[in-house]
Amino acid sequence: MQDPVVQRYHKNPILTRHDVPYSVATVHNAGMVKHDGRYIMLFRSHRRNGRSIIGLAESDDGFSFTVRPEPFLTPSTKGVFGEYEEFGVEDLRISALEGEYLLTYSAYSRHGVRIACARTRDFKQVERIALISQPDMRNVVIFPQKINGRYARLDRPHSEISPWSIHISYSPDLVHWGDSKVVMKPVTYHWDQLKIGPGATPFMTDAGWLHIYHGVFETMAGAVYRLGVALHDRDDPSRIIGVADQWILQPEDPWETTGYVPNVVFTCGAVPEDDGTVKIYWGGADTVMCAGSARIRDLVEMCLSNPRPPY
Ligand code: M1P
Repeated sequence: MQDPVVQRYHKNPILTRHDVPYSVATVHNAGMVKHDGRYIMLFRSHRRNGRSIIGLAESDDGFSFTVRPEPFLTPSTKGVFGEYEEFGVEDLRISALEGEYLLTYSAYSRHGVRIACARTRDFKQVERIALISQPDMRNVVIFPQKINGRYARLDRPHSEISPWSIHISYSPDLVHWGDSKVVMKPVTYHWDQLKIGPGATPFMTDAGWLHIYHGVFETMAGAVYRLGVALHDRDDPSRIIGVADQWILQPEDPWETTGYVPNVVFTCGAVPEDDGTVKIYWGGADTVMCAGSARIRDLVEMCLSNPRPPY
């Protein structure tokens, strides 16, 4: 196994607010996908009023990105989306499924935070589909394949009794979701004991779905956000095969330990490659975008060889 398991790109951070041709304060937490052979990054930016929008950057090699002149998604001003996106749109994930790209993102408003779902085919036109959760929910990722004929997603409801655990839900039509079931919870006195949340869109491996998630530990100096991995059954992803006991990435570089929110690495996207590696993208300190690479077999091995209980 490589040590460290995630090899940071030597020119991190790969994208900062200085690369954006409109006024923003941050660049972070980006959904990622390969479209027509190019890497598409849909990143979150705080505007200087503290509310977030989504920008688009493109790259041929997955590391060197150019930002489009205009934002990709800004809060709607019309209808039901206008009401529930009033305070901003955040932390978008991308799933390639049946010839289109499904987008899930946090929609903030005076009513709380909900998840909105939209679709695009070309990363030019976006069609909003529905608000697919009640408040308060963040961090929803749709599996890039239907499971037994239904869409499936990992989500993260909050409960005082069972704080910030990962659940799975299903839908026949992307609008109505249910059949929910808990799949994974924080583990006491573990690096992810405070909360966990779905991270990058899961991708298929020989051993099942690999999901890179985030976990949080509260210290005397504040919360530390790290990344971990879980392996889900190929045919029934509500069944966890293994969760790696150790994190795969923690804040270490100066742009991860210092910034808008210190000590944060947070992922919304990863791109598996044909050579058996996966490019992992993360926001550093809610301020910049970073990238790294890991061997998929190492991540799978971590889930299988020394797993911690899912809950
Ligand atoms: O500041 C760290 C992260 O905090 C929240 O994530 P979560 O609710 O999963 O802990 C989000 O605001 C996220 O955008 C942010 O990076």
